[in-house]
Amino acid sequence: MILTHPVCRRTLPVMRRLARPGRKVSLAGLLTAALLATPLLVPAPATAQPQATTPSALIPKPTSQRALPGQSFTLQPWTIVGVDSDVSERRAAKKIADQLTTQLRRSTGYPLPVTSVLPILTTIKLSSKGPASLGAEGYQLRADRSGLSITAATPEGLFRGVSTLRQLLPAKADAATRQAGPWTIAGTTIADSPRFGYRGAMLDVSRHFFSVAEVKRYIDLISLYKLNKLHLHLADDQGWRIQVDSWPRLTTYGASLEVGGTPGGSYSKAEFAEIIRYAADHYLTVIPEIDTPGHTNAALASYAELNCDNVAPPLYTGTEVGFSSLCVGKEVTYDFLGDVFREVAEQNPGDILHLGGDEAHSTPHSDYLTFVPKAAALVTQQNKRVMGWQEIAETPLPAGSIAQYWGTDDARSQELARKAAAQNAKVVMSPANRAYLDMKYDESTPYGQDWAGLVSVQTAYDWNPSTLIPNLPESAIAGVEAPIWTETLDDLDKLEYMAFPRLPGIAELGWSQASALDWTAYKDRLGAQGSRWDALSVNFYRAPEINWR
Ligand code: TNX
Repeated sequence: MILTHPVCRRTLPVMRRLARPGRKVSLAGLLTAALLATPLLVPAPATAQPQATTPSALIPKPTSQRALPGQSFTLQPWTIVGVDSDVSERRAAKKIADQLTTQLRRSTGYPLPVTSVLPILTTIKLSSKGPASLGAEGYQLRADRSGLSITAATPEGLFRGVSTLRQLLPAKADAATRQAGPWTIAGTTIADSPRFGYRGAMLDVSRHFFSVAEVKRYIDLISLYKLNKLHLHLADDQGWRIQVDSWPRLTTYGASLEVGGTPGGSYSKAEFAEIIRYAADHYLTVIPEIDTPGHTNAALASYAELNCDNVAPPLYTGTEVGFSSLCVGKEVTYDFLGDVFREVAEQNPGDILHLGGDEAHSTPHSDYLTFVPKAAALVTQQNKRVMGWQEIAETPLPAGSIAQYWGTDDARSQELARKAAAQNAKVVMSPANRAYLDMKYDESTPYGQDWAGLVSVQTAYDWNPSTLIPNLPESAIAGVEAPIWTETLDDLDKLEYMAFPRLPGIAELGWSQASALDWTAYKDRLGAQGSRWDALSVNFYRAPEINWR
């Protein structure tokens, strides 16, 4: 109805021209368009403000959300998005508005120009000038009849708020093609900030290699749920996946295969930089992992001198673990790791480097205790914090280290987590029997593993990161991470099937307050994500216990 209004027919072409990619919006042009289009001058018919029919079903659940009864906000053909930020943050804030409007232009067909010139005439306002009390990732959102605003203290907070806005809009707003409106949000105010600072997803690109485009797609999907760390498992027995100039055979040879013997692959420096940039644009810090001293067959196969007997083993394409080890007594081992950590660290602005340390079954225990502190020192030399799987807690750790718990409620793993805390290291919670996304949902799941048990959607959600391990102080917990190991997952469809719908549950455990966690209520909100995943063409598992809609 709005589209046939004579004023709008005149206004829309102006707005479209304004919204052309790369086009600078001039003050005069914007004023003209805004004045022509402003709802004050063109009263919208009553039907233009329909009430949103479905209540918002946000994941993660915000800290507080209040309804504004009788009010709503509707995206209109004339909506302008205004960005209000300090000069130093303008580029970042503008980029967030561009990401949002790029998607919404696709699905709504509206021009949605972005401006930092006239925030006063805009109906969507994104401000990163909010009080510092909101925290780095916190934000406030208000949708009412006069417009929609997101206020944060930083661009990062703004980005988290925009993820909420996307979920407030009808699911089809996430579609790649033009859809019919209306684009209405029920009146609401939200104040939100995360429970934990570490909310991660891990992707194993060693067992099966995933291209830059595939990693980007995973980033798109995980960032919708406010995760802020992307842990990439870059080297394991089956393949070395990141270019290291000083040890080139790691990729020219060590990357050639993957599980099953199919061709592998690796990221060149330029490609890795592209992943880091894309992750940063989605406010995800990349945590590169070079698994040591076990899980190193690809490196050992590439360089004979890294082996204690100077004999390079063949490349490995099976799925066993625990059979390989760097040679702890050899000096060259540390020259090698020093070079690798330096080149990996140089490429990554993030402050954490993960050195693995898990399942070193072929490394004598006394060697393991010698190795980890030496490897950790090579990490801190690069000004990075050390992260490693829980086993590293058996050795003294540098200040600021992080141990990643992957236990299954077993006493030994729990003890390792407490040992980490006792030396002031932080603990990231990735309990394999809850947070491992490569575990089967049930016996009928066509791929995945079951060594840690079957992990239903409820099992993945229904636990509390701060009380899972007895006598582990809450202050030691940095947050949560959902790893996805890829021995049985050789394409994106399978990754998506295993990650969705469980990953949003782990994301909620990381973001939402403990008091908000409730399976029955969560299950209902999860059901509402189904249509969004359909719009995004996500190959998710339609778990029968969820009411998908
Ligand atoms: C254990 S848990 C591993 C990985 C496997 C995974 C399969 C941990 C730190 N290591 O090497 O890929 O199980 O689920």
